[in-house]
Amino acid sequence: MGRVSEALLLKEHLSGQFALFDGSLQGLDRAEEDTVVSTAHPATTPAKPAQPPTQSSVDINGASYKTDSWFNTPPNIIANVPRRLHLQKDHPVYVTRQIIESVFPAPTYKYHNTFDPVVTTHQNFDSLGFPLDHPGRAKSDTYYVNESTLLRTHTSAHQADLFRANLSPGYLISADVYRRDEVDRSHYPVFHQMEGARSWDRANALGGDVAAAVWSDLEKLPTHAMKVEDPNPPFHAERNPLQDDHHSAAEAEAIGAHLKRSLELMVVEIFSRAARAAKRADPDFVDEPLRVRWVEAYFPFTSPSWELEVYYGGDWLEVLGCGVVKQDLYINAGVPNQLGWAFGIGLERIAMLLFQIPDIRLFWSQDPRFSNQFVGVSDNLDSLKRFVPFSKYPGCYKDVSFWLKSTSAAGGSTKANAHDFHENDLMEIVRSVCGDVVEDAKVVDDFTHPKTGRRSLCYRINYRSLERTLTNTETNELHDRLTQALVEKLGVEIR
Ligand code: FA5
Ligand code: MG
Repeated sequence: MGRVSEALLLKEHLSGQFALFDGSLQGLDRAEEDTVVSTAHPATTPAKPAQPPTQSSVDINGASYKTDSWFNTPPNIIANVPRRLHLQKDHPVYVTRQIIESVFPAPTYKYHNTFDPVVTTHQNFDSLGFPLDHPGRAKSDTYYVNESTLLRTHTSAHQADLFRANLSPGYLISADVYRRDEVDRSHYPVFHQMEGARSWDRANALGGDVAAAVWSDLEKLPTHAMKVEDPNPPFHAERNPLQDDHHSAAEAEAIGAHLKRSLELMVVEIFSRAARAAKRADPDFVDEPLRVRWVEAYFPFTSPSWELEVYYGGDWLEVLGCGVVKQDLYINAGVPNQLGWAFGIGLERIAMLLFQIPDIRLFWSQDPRFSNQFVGVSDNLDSLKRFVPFSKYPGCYKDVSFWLKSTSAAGGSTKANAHDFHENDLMEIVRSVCGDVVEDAKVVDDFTHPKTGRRSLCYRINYRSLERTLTNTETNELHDRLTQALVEKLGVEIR
């Protein structure tokens, strides 16, 4: 979970036990190849346009769902569901998936690329041990269809089902994921993740020595010469604990080492391809030594856990989260003898580095000046070229200032100026009204009146199309519509 794990999750502690796994494979897959698992959603052949939601049901990708007061998924998000960029040949997200898959070869790893994005709250949260008060469950962060159904916020939603299905020692899942989030050049409400996992079975390890089996598999992996900063101990009693009810120190250490080597090899593969692409564009290109580091992290479903960061453009960029799978997942999935690791990576984040794509909105562009640049790459990965921006059209920003509505209590109580404003609600209105012509929206002033306690905010909306120059009239009209929508939907008073 994006900002959640990046900020809150680290501090958070898992409270309570896992909900009992209900054993259903609902929504697991509509894949052609995954015959073992049944599907709750019909296969969708040609992409249907999103239907405007009626009061009590909504059509998503050819299936109809009952809605209730939790429904908060707008038509512009539903319209993206059939796009499935990770399945569009030559698309940078597809190519990135291909390259990562090449580092995790079949048959050890089985690939699952067609799981349905509509999942249950059980799959997305409960099966992974998310506590009931976890911020990721809030309507402000997640697109709900109804109280128990949502658009998955991460590919981990399929972990428990795949452990239960037990189809292969390892798997990769690539899929579209959905998060209510801010608007800027590296955040989009729909993006793609790849999940990976590798399990070992105690029953299959010689003499029951899983640690030895894992080390022996690690020795079969290639080595690399990349410099990796990893000051972290294999686990840490307070910060990053060993699951000592289930794993020996030697087992956790071996699994962590296999996990880190596997992911480092993936980074080496991506960045050596990026460097070769740069050299093809400019023979004088001097490759900067790649710097990567491991940092300790927290996820409700792994322990110990880490994130991998890459030094890029003067800053450390988080590219993935991972860890030793919480044993309760295997136990609840009916495979208590297994143990192993899992990771989750953002495909756009990697594709932006690989292809030098400067703005995440470009992935959704249907402009041939974008797509034509990648034709043929899937069939010949060595022809991968960096993206050449077709032009930077002039941008224009406009401010909107407003007083927040107070959630008023009668009679001048102290709650009179409590506000229930959530920034993601504003971002959503920006996207619904303006689509992809807003590059970003940022708060530039936040003021609370010293006497009345009323709070006012000013947002700067940066209008810039990736495909053409916007006219003044057009921008003004959009901004007026946006202002109107803020008044209607958030009840704010324009200043
Ligand atoms: C997760 O989603 C976990 N499910 C990852 C995981 C899987 C951990 C298995 C352990 C085991 P997080 O929210 O940090 O974690 O997202 C994982 C990756 O997705 C990030 O490292 C980043 O590369 C990418 N990502 C997250 N938010 C965004 C976003 N808004 N835009 C683009 N990429 C994002
Ligand atoms: Mg993260």
